[in-house]
Amino acid sequence: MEDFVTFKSFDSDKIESQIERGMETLIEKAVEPIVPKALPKEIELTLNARLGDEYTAYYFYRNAANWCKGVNFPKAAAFFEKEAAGELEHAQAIQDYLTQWNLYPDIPAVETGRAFLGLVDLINQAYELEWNLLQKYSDDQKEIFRDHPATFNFIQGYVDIQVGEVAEYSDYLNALQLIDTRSKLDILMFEDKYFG
Ligand code: OFO
Repeated sequence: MEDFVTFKSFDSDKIESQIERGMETLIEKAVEPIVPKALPKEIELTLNARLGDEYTAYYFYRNAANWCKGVNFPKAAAFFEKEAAGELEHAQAIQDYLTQWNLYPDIPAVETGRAFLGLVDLINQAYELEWNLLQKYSDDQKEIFRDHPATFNFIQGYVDIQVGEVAEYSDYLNALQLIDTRSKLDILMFEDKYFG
């Protein structure tokens, strides 16, 4: 049965000490910092995997720029230099998102080398790389949709980037359909027109 404080049972010392204990608990709570929340483990793993993909893209374009410089496609080289710099920014933003969510990015080891047999081969590979990454980010969105809307929104930015990249390389591929890709002169003109 519930105890009622009647005039007879009223014990001011007891009540005072209860108030003091209550205050102590409150003060203890006030100096105890909340441990901030992190992302769910599966999302952390997904973002670390995409971080690896962005670094893979960085090395891909770094190799592409080097190759273009080596064979003297200076305009394409400058273009791929910019692409490489963009990929570093994409990688950086994923790391910033992870640290913002109190996680330490786990940078995966990635493939750093790439070989190209010509400018067409390079553009084919770039298109495939961007297309595959678009599929990955799109699949990530489907997985994350219900569980973590904030990360869904974050990944939307990457889907938008990928759509832009796929469209850009589609344009180059369409332009290559218009020339004789076995003609060195045509390829030189292509480089001049589209990367100039
Ligand atoms: Fe990061 O956009 Fe290309 O891959």
